[in-house]
Amino acid sequence: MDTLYYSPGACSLAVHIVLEEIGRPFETVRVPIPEGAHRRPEYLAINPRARVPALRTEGTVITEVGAILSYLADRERTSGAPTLAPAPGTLARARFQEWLSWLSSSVHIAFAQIWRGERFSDDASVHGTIAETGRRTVRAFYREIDTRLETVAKVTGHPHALEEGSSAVDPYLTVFYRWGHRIGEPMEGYRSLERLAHEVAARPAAKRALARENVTLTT
Ligand SMILES: N[C@@H](CCC(=O)N[C@@H](CS)C(=O)NCC(=O)O)C(=O)O
Repeated sequence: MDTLYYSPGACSLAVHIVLEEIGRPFETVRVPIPEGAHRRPEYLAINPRARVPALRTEGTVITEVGAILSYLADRERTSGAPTLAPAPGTLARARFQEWLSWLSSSVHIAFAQIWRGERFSDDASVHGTIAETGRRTVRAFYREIDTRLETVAKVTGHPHALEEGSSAVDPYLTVFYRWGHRIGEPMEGYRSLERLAHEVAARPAAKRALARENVTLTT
């Protein structure tokens, strides 16, 4: 059985929602970052990088949101369960991968600038400037996300990131929508992203994941 290591409201929420969407039994281990649980020896034995998420599956551990989501999507495709990603080797799959890579390598990092200034400089006096730059970057990314979603919606009428329909990208985007509320960004200004996040959160799978993590879409 899969085991997900997560911290409430962290990027691990995307994997949590997808595991619920898949609907097979899985276990969860809470690793609350605010309590420093991700730095304890028992978790470092799971992920020496001291980050969540980690997924224990088939006797090994996979880390990185994008890798875990791709793995789960492909595994479920072969088992005939719901489609979480377009088939490998297609342009749609490249678009899927493009979203995952950009969200983890750029959007997530802009939030790290806001919340984890110490990763960028040892000099605490510049952390404010780093956070401000992060905020500006996050806003530009939200605008870009919203425009891209709007473009897809114009063609398809649906709120999902991929023209082909819902995929594992949607829960990942929902995490960033939630984080926008955490930094006090007026998220009602990003209507397409808001629509997507509300649609994801209204599904029973996301409701179960949010309830287990004891968080909501906005808090
Ligand atoms: N590149 C990794 C980043 C994972 C990551 O940074 N996770 C955060 C939570 S969202 C974390 O574990 N932070 C621990 C810390 O900041 O010390 C991924 O995409 O999975």
